[in-house]
Amino acid sequence: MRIDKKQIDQHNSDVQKTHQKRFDFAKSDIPNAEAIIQKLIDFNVAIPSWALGTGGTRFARFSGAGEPGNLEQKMEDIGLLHALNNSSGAISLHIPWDIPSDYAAIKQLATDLNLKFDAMNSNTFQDQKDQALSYKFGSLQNTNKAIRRQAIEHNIEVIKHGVKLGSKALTVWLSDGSCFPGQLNFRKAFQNTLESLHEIYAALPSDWKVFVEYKAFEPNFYSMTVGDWGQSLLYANKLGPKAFTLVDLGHHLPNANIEQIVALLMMEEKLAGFHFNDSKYGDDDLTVGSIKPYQLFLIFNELVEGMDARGLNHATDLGWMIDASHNVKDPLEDLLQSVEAIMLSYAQALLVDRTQLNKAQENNDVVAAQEILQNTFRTDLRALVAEARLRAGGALDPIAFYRYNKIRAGLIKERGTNTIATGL
Ligand code: RM4
Ligand code: MN
Ligand code: MN
Repeated sequence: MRIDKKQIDQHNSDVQKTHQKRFDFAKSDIPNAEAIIQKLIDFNVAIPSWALGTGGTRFARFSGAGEPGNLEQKMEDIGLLHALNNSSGAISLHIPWDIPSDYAAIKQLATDLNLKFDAMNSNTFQDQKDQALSYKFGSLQNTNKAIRRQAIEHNIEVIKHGVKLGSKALTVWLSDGSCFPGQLNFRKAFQNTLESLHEIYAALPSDWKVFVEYKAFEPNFYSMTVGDWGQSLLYANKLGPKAFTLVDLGHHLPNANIEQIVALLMMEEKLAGFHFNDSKYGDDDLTVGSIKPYQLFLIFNELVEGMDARGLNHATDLGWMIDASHNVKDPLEDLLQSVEAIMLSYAQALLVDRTQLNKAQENNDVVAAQEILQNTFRTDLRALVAEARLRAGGALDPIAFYRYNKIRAGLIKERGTNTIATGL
């Protein structure tokens, strides 16, 4: 299913008057409104292929209807999102869930939908049908060399798929670890993992990067072999200049100061980028900004500060992706909400008065510093984000458009009610 540009224009003209009023009001108070709008137009967040179907828990999965049944349909779903918000112009593939059967056709489809191929993801946290050896006790860390070999080969395969599609990065997330004290020799597990990662690193093309994603717990509950940013950074530093640490917002212990982690990783030039989501308790994979919007803003505040300090291109130098999975919502509506939350926090971070903030910090004026951040966070920039979408050809109100034009009903008509997307 493709969205007709005329429908978007119709929607925009229907809500234009209200929008204009809000936009004029917001703009009157914002000195750098035009610069912010341009940055928003340039900014894109990749969508993971596994977020397009309804997610499950370990108890149940209540599949939605009209889910994409293959890679082409997943790309079409992202094409819909991108047509509506102009900020979802990339897909991140998970192998083996998304192995293309016809690379040329998939690349053509990506061009038609104006999508790029973001980082490729390997999967050694599940056993696949016909797989020779099991990952029950880990993959790259495994005490059994043959199992490590199999996992290394899989990652190299993933790189090869990515090369054919024009991707430039491999994300390695390992579920490796242990569930009980004594199960694992921590040092040996680390060293096996490092040795395995070295082999994967050696297979990277010269213009590729590898992102080492960490996670505090789950599915292992006593130790994780890449359990936090310190461990990930150890691997990244030992591996070399093409290796970076990837931050997934849901992969921290409660109350972790993620914005500080981000600032220091940028200082070390080792931040790969993000998997955005939100959480109340753990790796909940909830809609971005749905639980802790202030934290999201504080993270973007550090990102903008750190990227500008290093002269990075906000849109292209770090990897931006959503990593969420939802049990009770229409995944496309949920993704529209997540992208909106990201754009809003980014816009607000661009609005922070850095000169005044620096001054307050230098003078130890705690109250002034806090005021600057909180006033910015409480500034309503939704109309600016909408204006950026409008100028880029998207819809002023993507969710209203999606509902009014009954997009899900159209997808169900095309695909049926019983399709189930591959993924978790
Ligand atoms: C993990 C992690 C990875 C993702 C899988 C599906 O918790 O966040 O990034 O590939 O889930
Ligand atoms: Mn992730
Ligand atoms: Mn996760």
